[in-house]
Amino acid sequence: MTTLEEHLNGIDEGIKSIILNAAEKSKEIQKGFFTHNKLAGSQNVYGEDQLELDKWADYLILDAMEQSKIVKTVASEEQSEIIEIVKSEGEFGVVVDPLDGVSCVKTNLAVGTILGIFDEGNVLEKGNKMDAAMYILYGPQTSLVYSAKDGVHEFVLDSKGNFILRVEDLKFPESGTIFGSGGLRTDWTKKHLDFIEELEKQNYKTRFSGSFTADFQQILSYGGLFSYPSTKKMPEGKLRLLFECNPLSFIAKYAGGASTDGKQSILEIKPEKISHRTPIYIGGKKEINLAEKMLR
Ligand code: FBP
Repeated sequence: MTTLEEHLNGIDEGIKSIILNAAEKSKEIQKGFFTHNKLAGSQNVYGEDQLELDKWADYLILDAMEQSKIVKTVASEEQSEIIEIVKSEGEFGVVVDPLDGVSCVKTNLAVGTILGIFDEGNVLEKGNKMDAAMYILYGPQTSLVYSAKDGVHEFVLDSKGNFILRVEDLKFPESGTIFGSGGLRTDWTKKHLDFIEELEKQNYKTRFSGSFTADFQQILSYGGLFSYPSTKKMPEGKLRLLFECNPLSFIAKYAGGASTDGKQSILEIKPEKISHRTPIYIGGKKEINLAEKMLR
């Protein structure tokens, strides 16, 4: 059985260290579901109520990045400003959603931690400047998926606390069976509605849990597409470019898939600010090509 540490041998030592540090802390985040699951009485910069778990996960990941000694800047969904790690001896930049899908915690659905890694500190760069990305999915099992541009690989936490390789070089199925789309149907644009109805005509079933990380994992497994589109109420969409869309778009790319905001690749979008939101379509190439054709 191959462990995460063994699998990371051969990639950049700095990226390996960051992935291992985050993986180690994810075990404490997972324990936090039992001890830190009340409302924290505060809101993040997006006006969303924070769970103690949001802040606990954010603290743990920031601590992991400091402990790595090579991360210089961190942008976190739970922080209003980019964090400079003064004592850092390195130049890496990290973007992180410490707990994605937080509304699913109280219903015991799978939620995730999403990380993107830049080998140079500027975290306000396009996603195609990223050097690695990963996510941890806290579900019936705790799994970890990463890519450092050489394929996408999935690990599962075993009873001894080791992440063990489950699938190497994960790829989207050529043609999928499911789609997920956020937002109210009555708020969708006509082009988006026409696209969704075309998928339904092609027998795609709807799967949408409220947790982007979990929904992405389903799309990666069964094939298809996830979207949180531009809506009449939120023309810029809901999901954040830096913390959610770019890292998962990076992974989608190296799993043979793609992502778009309807007009251009997500990875080509230059972030204007850390809270930059974007509409997103992400999944297999076949489904993304259809989306771009119908949304043009
Ligand atoms: P958080 O990062 O604040 O949890 O928000 C992101 C998210 O939970 C995604 O994981 C999910 O796809 C989406 O919001 C669900 O939005 P909605 O509650 O509008 O369906």
